[in-house]
Amino acid sequence: MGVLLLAVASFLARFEDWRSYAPVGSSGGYGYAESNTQTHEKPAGIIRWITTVDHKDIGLLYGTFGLLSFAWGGISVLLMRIELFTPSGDFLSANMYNSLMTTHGITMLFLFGTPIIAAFANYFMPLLIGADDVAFPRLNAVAFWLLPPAAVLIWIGFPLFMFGGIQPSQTSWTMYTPLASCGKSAVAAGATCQAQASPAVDMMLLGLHLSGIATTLGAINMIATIFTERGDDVGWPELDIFSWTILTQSGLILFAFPLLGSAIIMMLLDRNFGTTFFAADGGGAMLWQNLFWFFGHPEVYILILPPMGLISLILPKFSGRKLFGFKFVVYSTLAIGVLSFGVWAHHMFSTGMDPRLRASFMAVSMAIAIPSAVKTFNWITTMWNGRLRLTAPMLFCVGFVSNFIIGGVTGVFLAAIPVDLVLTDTYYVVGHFHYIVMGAIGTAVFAGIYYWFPVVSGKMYNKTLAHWHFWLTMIGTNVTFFAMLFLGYGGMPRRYATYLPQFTTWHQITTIGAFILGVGQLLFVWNLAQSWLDGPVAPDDPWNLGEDGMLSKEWTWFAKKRETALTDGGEDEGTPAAEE
Ligand code: HEM
Ligand SMILES: [Cu+2]
Repeated sequence: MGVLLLAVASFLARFEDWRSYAPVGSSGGYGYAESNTQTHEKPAGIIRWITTVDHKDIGLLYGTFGLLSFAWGGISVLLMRIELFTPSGDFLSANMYNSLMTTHGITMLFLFGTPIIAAFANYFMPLLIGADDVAFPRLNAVAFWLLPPAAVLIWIGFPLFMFGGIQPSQTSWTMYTPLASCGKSAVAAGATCQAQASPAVDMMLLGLHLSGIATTLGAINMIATIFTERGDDVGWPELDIFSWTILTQSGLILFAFPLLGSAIIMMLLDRNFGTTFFAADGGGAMLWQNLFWFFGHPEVYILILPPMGLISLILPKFSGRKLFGFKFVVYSTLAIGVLSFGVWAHHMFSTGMDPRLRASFMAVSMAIAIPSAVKTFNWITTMWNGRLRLTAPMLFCVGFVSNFIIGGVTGVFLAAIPVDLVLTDTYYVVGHFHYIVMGAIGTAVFAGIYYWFPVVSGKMYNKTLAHWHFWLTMIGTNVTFFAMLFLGYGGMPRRYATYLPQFTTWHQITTIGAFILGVGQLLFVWNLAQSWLDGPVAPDDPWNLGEDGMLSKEWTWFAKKRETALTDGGEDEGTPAAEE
């Protein structure tokens, strides 16, 4: 393995300048900045997409990948919700339920969450900071192209099951040992551990490892870009709020993901080569939990910080005023980044850890609510007495704030040890983190997509459909996940394919909510595809930001790009933007 890595490294080192956009041997470059004298024709069709090193194209690739993963994550959860419509399991087998649950969580966190944020970061961050491209365009392409093979490895359990009868991974996204570390070598040692010995688990672990490498490469690129590629007029004080959150997020990735990678390798060694890192007579199951959550909690902030940045960027534009307390929003971002590494054991309160340690984790967990609240108050104050315009992106911003409050408050409850000991491993936890991951992260992604849809496609989306999408998403989210809070209070454990009859009503409400949510997303996909192909051409400043003096760099870039496309002999106003 080491020899192979060395060989790969020396092969790569033979290529010269990783920072250039141009193919090896030529010296051209292209970009939008005035300084570029040379232009470069992009190849057409599929070749363009697999060879591109343009940050905007790569952003679109990440976006497409993220939305496809979102679809699979959504389908898998709707199947689970059908199963849970009745108390007895009569739709899916218990094993299939567990497999779908595992793929849902892993897909949503690693194949939707991180990539969809990378989509925004790639497309817009360079535009926002006035850079020609990211610092290492080719590395950027490499980082993206590691994801599809990662996804294949992560999902391969399902085709293997259909064609080879091999069980898909059923470890859940936390992959707790000894359940998950029960592999070939454990079986050889005489342990019985049905599905978890499946090679599909090893494939999934390898896929996760690969996706971690991709994420880490991407983060290095983002940090380098923000440090070295900012325009001359963009000092640290002028850096926009979204780029600040990307910078902080990338810093967290640099510490968190390599740790997950190492833990995964230990797990693979345990499963296949007879090591005992996580065996009862070795490091023990708690070692896995400590390693996993030292990655896992920062991961939730890796996922939420950039969406918070999107909201901090978009919400003021439709409130007719600047973000209130900009500096403090930046400081709170940094504070959350630092604190997030000190709270991991709040996921382990019920494991029998030392009570003195436990109390300190409770304190830090509650302290992290403070910077989160600072942000929330800043958003509310920005809207206060503002001239609100309830466009689709703004509706999603308001939805974000309200869902985030519920998600955050339920989190503070869980951070209290006595409360957590009652609610842990119940649906309450599921309700809590879904208010954040769907209610807040998902919602911010929609706000960003609608806000920048004109820049990317040159077209305007259908506003009526977008409003329907908003209401169905908002109602669906709240019905689904509030019902889960009640299920949790009632004592319904999480990760079960069947349940006692007394939970039927709340489960049925949850399932109905999930389907409302699903229908909303169909409208979204339809609207996006239809408007991109056929929608009305968007004006240069579709949000009238110029009026309030809030036209930021990406919009001036957008207008200029159209102008140059026209003087270059573009056919009409609409197409250049759609083609680019
Ligand atoms: C801001 C974004 C947040 C995200 C994305 C998030 C996500 C999550 C996730 C994924 C879990 C489930 C872990 C599991 O599988 O058991 C979880 C549990 C938990 N969260 Fe959050 N959370 C967020 C905010 C907060 C806040 C602000 C707090 C506290 C101040 C908090 C406290 C907790 C606690 C204590 C648990 C463990 C509950 C248990 O397992 O019994 N979270 N969160
Ligand atoms: Cu946590």
